[in-house]
Amino acid sequence: MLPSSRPANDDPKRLLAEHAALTRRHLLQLGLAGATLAATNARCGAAEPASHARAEAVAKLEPFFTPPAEFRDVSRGKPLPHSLPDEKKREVGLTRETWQLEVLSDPEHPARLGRELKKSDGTALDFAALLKLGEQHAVRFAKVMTCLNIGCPLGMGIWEGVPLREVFWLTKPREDIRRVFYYGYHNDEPSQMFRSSLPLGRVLEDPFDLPPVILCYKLNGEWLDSQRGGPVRVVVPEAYGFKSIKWLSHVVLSNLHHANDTYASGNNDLDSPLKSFAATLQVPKSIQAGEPLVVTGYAQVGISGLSKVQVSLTPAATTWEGDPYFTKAAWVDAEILGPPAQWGGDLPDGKIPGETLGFDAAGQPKTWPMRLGKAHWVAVLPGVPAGEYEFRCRTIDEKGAAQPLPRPFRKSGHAAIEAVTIAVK
Ligand SMILES: Nc1nc2c(c(=O)[nH]1)N[C@H]1C(S)=C(S)[C@@H](COP(=O)(O)O)O[C@H]1N2
Ligand SMILES: [Mo]
Repeated sequence: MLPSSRPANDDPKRLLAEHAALTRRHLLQLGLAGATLAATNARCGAAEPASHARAEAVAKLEPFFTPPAEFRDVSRGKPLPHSLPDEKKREVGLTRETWQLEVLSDPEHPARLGRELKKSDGTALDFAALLKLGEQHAVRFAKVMTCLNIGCPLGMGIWEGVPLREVFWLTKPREDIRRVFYYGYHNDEPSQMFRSSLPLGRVLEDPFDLPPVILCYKLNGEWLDSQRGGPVRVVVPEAYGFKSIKWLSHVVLSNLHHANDTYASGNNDLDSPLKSFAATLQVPKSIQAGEPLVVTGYAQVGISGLSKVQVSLTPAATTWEGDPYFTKAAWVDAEILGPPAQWGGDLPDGKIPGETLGFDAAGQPKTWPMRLGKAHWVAVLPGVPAGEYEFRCRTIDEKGAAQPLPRPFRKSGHAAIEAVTIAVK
């Protein structure tokens, strides 16, 4: 039986610390944004302060795609695998030249395979063989990487690789296969293993026009770097980050009939797909009475899509008893911004790589907002009298469900409605 103990440093305290660090960064942005908006209004004069402030706020938005080096990192291991010296990386298969993937039958719940791919008899899959499969089968798609336990996305990228099913078929599978589980290099220390799993059906077929589950080796057009899980990681398009195992070394085919992810510890909902939710990026801490309020933000677009982002500004004293999701607030539609002129993310030549799923030949998205991605938004609210207010934002998905519905539970991924206090002076 493969060990299922909790990795040494995957504890709630660590996750809280991660969250606190991200929140601090966020608050810093908020503070700066406040000063900027106030200055903008002073410069533009009374004529059209709101549209100037809107344009300036939109110009300051984060890039749509995240440069690979700027992703936030969620990595377990002592030492962290990506921090190992190059020589050690070569030794343990964490370079493109030395990487090998074993694809095995689970000894506990054996799958009937024609063959295994294993190091002991020289049949493990190496990087060149993976790229060879890629010549015929490679796909690339845009996806936001989000940790189920952190909430705000770690980064938005174009992930490229070979569908996992292409490697699955190499084992000439026959019968008794219900679960596919997989893990990466973990310092050869069973207690450090971080494993994830999928039902076989999700590996073989892509429901609802989702991209396939891939063995990923490129991010934003460049080789996947060590910190992001290179040379090869799994990427599961519709899932939270814990399904996308980094430094992949083993795929195990099993007749087990249920999930056996390491993330089950910690009370996580292992089968929860990405949710839609809205969050602020720039919101002033204080404004003058009567001055329009300009706020920007992003929405994560989960499997149920995004039809609207809405915002509300309510006196802080308002009580919400019996209305935990603020459904009776005076919600108004924010403006969802279209595809950006510059995609960011350090893409080669600043262009969407050819044949990226969901984009046309000219590199323009076929639909917008794109599912499993992000969209930016801006809201301009009319001035209000002095007082303490709370600003909120929420998504409405394509089925009409208002955030945090249809799945409000925290351990299924973040969807709580964000509230920001604003002083109107
Ligand atoms: N081998 C391994 N893979 C892993 C992890 C890990 O600790 N070890 N963390 C997972 C979790 S919980 C998340 S949220 C994502 C984070 O991906 P990133 O660090 O590239 O942003 O990687 C996942 N893959
Ligand atoms: Mo995570």
